[in-house]
Amino acid sequence: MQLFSSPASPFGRKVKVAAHELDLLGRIEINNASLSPIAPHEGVSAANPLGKIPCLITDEGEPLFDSRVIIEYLDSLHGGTSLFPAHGPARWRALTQQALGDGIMDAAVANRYETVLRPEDLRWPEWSQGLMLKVTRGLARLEEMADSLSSTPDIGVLTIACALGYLDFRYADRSWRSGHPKLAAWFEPFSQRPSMQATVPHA
Ligand SMILES: N[C@@H](CCC(=O)N[C@@H](CS)C(=O)NCC(=O)O)C(=O)O
Repeated sequence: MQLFSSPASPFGRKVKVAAHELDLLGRIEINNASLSPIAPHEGVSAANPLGKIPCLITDEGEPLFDSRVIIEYLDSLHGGTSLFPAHGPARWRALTQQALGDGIMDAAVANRYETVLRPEDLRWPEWSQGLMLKVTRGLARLEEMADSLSSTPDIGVLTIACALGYLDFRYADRSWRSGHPKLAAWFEPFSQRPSMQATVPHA
């Protein structure tokens, strides 16, 4: 399998962490693609018309996107413990946690484009503030639920961990740990997992 990703992408990291936890990383060749909405990557756009990473090409040559679909696919290849609780409240909790982590990453990535890519004279501070308010509210909700966050990886907590890792990478100046002590205490050991250590984002 081939994975279009980049070392900076939090969604790409999510897939890599999942693949690592499922013991499938060795079956995936990583193809680092540098791209943005204004600088698409030809190979990625050919596989994913949305021009986004991560995109997985299966051994059968089928392109799969986005991170949610790719991880469900990888999970289906794995015979052992699933990253997706099978049913009941645990399943809906994990999927909602995934949605919250994805949403924080969406807002943080969009704001990065807004503040780094967009020409300075075209920037709109209120738009940027609106995006970061989603991150602020997301962190507040995570702090409220921190006591119930699992210390073993499932689709929910691994997504949240990637979102927090992205804030460390791109928004270190915002010091998300201050004001979120329980979340920080949960993240500390989780971030030491080999899957997280092997995928620390970089430019
Ligand atoms: N919902 C997607 C989001 C993927 C995404 O936003 N990827 C960013 C990089 S982190 C991207 O490819 N941006 C390029 C673009 O938007 O054109 C997923 O879960 O995979």
